[in-house]
Amino acid sequence: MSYTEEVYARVVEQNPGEYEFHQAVKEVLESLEVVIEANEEEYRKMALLERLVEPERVISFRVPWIDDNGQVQVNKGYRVQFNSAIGPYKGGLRFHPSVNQGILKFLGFEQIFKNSLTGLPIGGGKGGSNFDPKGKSDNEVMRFCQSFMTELSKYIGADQDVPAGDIGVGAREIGYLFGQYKRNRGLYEGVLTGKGLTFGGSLVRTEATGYGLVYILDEMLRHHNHTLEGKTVLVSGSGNVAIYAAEKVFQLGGKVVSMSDSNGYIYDPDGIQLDIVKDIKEIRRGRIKEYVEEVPTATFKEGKGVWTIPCDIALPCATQNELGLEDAKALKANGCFCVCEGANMPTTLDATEYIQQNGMLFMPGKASNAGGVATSALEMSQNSMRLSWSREEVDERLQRIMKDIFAKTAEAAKRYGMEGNYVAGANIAGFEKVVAAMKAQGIV
Ligand code: NDP
Ligand code: 2IT
Repeated sequence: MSYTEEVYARVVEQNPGEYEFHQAVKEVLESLEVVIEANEEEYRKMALLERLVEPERVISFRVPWIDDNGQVQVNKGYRVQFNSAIGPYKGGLRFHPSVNQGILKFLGFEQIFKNSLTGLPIGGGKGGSNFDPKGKSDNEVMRFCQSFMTELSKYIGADQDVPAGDIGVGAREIGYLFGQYKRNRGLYEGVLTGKGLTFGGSLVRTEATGYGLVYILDEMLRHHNHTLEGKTVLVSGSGNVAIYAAEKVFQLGGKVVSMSDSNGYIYDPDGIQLDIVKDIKEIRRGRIKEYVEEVPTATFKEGKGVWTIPCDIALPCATQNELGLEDAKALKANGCFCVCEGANMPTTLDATEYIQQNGMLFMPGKASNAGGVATSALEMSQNSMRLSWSREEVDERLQRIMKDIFAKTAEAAKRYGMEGNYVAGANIAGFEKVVAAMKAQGIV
């Protein structure tokens, strides 16, 4: 067995039931095989991979809160502090009923390489809860966030660990979490990103993941002699990433014809009207099927069939493993030539392989959705300076970072004889910086 195979087997054995974590490790280690082989003796001696796949710390805690009926509810809370070689732990908080330790470890592991790719000094972390914000009142969400932060505030700080949003955690939740941190710790500092603009938030952070996704998509398309102009685009999800990815696609001349949520998907061949989606999702906190009440020419279908719609480009922006092998085959059969991941690990391993082997362009989430965390790091810089940059300044920096990520990813793939394999390129380029820092810092 090769060193990477040994470490993968060990991960499966020592982390039973954490399937998403196994999947994320497998993808990374497989594409690092060539790099590891070249340094095998050194890396084995210092147990470099064994340390890389073991979080520095996993904190798990009870989150008791009282619902509107006076009933006490109890949820699980977590923070995975995965790797701080290149900076303080950085990564989002996810509130979703599916959340468990394995999912947060997969997300924290991915975050290490993603954050490295941004070129900014941020380590990898992730956290969250199995709390479901859907159907809860604002007061319930506030009480939950306060209880969650009462415990979490012992372990985070502006130079220690800086959480942000992810699924189920947006501006509302970040506001409540920030208020409780300040109250508990007595510190007004940049301990969370994605804050409101009146209390230290950065312009463009709301849009950053979606915009960044389309900036790198545009860069990849140009590199392969295409443009977005006139392209038909499928977007899945209808949350933060999906909405602003769709907005930027329209701005650059493409047409988004679908969006979805966990109930089903809408298809609007005339192009999705985003002001309606924003009203449904951001203001009313409603369901995507409500779109067809306002646009009768559009259709809603229940279930996961969004990838059966003919398109040129697919942007999965909902959740992990939402695009499987059958979906990839349907995309190919219907003319799709490019998949660019907005969500974290939305494409299964067999679907990724199919896409790459069938001549389609593929950009993995750790490169293509890095604009969100990169802009979070810009928010941290602004907080440290106690200054705020203009929208243009942040957007320009975001564009530069996404171009740079594409260049690094393409270069690393080429250097190892895998030109155009952006999965390998992103993993290698992200790994190189982290490993150099880990080696320099000794056995910690
Ligand atoms: P939101 O909570 O804003 O939106 C999530 C969207 O995905 C909703 O439309 C939701 O539908 C759908 N969704 C979530 N879970 C499922 C599921 N199990 N099955 C089907 N649909 C589902 O989250 P974000 O837009 O912030 O996050 C989307 C993805 O992007 C995630 O993978 C996240 O990790 C990733 N990401 C987010 C970043 C950010 O800055 N926010 C940065 C980088 C990556 P429903 O309402 O029905 O649940
Ligand atoms: O997956 C991610 O990169 C995020 N949810 C954003 C993390 C952040 O710290 O902005």
